[in-house]
Amino acid sequence: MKTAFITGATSGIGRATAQLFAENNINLIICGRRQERLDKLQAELSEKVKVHTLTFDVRDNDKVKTAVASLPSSFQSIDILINNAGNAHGLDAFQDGNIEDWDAMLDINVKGLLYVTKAILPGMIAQKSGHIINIGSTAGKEVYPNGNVYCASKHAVDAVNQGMRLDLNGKGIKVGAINPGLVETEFSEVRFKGDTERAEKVYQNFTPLRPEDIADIIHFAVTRPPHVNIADLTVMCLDQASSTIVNKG
Ligand code: NDP
Ligand code: 8X3
Repeated sequence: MKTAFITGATSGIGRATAQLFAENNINLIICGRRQERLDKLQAELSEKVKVHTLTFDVRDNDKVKTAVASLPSSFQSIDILINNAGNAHGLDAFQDGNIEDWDAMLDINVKGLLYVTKAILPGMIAQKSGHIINIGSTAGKEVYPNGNVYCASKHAVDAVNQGMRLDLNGKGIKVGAINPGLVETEFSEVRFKGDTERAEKVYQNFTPLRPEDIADIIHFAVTRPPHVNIADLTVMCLDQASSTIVNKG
């Protein structure tokens, strides 16, 4: 049985991926900052597979290293890493941008992904196998008005995904990115700092992607034959043509 390490498993895409992996007999290391949610998910999924929880903030490299080093021996061999933790913070014109929001997006979406990968890679290199999936975004493929720094963080994920794949070539480790468009999760609630009314409007009058749709694609990617690597995949709902063109009827 394989073991997957999923960051951002307390919500949205990460949680849906953990649930689908459990249904498909993949043991889980589920991570996030909200311990209660991790405990609840562990209780839900432990009937199907082995589940270990790690509570840490991906921004804190020492905590990341300590958490990974604390894994019990039965969870130390990691086959799949889903670099999913991340969010947008704010949707402001660049000139009105908030420095704390900028720091959060770059520290979590970019540096957090680097810290987690750095902690897990030595094991994959030693076992000469592994699969890293980086969750990018359509925001990493194009820039939209007021998206500035969030788009920059996801463009960085795109570059890091390519860089990892180049440098790990020949080491038996698959590296690929899944880049979703609009997915209805807690993403907009976080972006708009708890303004649920504004967040709900983002997904009104069209059918957005659901977190389960992305989980399905992630599961497809990790179940390809050994010689097949999904390097870079962009997915939008039928009603979305680009970051700014969404058919709302
Ligand atoms: P959610 O807000 O539903 O989930 C975000 C997850 O990231 C949570 O589990 C959260 O856990 C975790 N997280 C956030 N900050 C930290 C941190 N500092 N340390 C550890 N974990 C953290 O959003 P989504 O599921 O939509 O987002 C998941 C990924 O998908 C993100 O990388 C996002 O950029 C990307 N994405 C989302 C799209 C969308 O439209 N929703 C489209 C394209 C990409 P906790 O708060 O418990 O720490
Ligand atoms: C999330 C999708 O369009 O809100 O990455 O940036 S979008």
